[in-house]
Amino acid sequence: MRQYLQLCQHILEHGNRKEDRTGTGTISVFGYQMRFNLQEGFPIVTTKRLAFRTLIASELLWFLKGDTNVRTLIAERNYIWNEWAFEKWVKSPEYIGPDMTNFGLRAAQDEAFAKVLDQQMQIFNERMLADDAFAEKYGDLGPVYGKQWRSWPTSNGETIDQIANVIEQIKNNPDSRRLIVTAWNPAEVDDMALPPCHAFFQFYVADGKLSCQLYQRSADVFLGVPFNIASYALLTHLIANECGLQVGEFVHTLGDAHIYSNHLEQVNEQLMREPRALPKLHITEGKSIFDMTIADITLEGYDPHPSIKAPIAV
Ligand code: DHF
Ligand code: TMP
Repeated sequence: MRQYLQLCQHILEHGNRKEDRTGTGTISVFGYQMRFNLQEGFPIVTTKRLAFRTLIASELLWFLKGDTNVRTLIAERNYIWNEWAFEKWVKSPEYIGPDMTNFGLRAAQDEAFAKVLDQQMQIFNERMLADDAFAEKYGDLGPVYGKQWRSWPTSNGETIDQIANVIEQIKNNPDSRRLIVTAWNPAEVDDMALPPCHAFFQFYVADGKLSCQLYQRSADVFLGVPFNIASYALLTHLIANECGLQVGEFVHTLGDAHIYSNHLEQVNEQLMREPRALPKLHITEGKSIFDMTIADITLEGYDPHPSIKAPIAV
């Protein structure tokens, strides 16, 4: 995972100072590519601890089910998408709690407010699990990844299952140059809680091995990118398993690759740590990708440095 640390170093050395939508401020470069040979081990960052199964694998399985409601994740104690559902709730006329304007930015700067936010988030989580109507209305992130992957809406009212189609094509037409899945649906971007960051990916089969390249339009290099690398590496393994192929490479292409100004200390801490040996991924062989659960996915030999906390820009 030296490549990940090189990306951090590259941004620190060559990045432009740039303001951003969240008001946090970033250092950013445009256009960057990393390649991970999946035969050499599972590419997960070892210079900090990531919750691979409970957060990363659970999110990917949620996408693959076509689910877009955070209730499912909350039920699995995965809170990574909470802020974007919570935002819809606190902006609604039904919300009558303490003022939550710009809650992400304020929580990062004001400890007392962070406590108030935590409390409201707790209430939100409890209600999300207990109240079906509330969960249906405020838990849904709109037509995000899961919807576009599994049921992209067409103009004649039908839907396209891009994942099933790409699997069928990999099996029957592996030399195809059209093995594409896109989450970027211009007609629906405005209805999404967050327009897709990992927006477009392509598969490639050669020599019995399946490779995947992702175009990520926007990359939060400290928080998002380590998740995105592990998630797409896992997806490549799952699809290869489904298609009876070995794994090849994961090629990760970034658009706006940025380090938020309040992640600099954390990035520098990571740069001082020595990367460790990569773990090995095990998945239940021969099981359909659509029946996979967390129990089918394990990482062997993941021995990272301790976790590093950072505020997320909302
Ligand atoms: N917004 C921003 N600004 N950056 C993101 O990376 C991002 N990612 C999203 C949605 N919106 C985003 C979806 N993926 C975390 C990681 C990935 C992710 C969302 C959140 C995150 O907070 N990771 C923490 C651990 C969180 C926990 O333990 O619950 C981390 O330290 O990696
Ligand atoms: P943006 O829509 O203004 O680009 O903000 C999205 C932020 O979320 C940006 O910092 C990139 C980050 N992000 C990731 O890095 N990876 C992800 O998987 C997601 C969903 C978001």
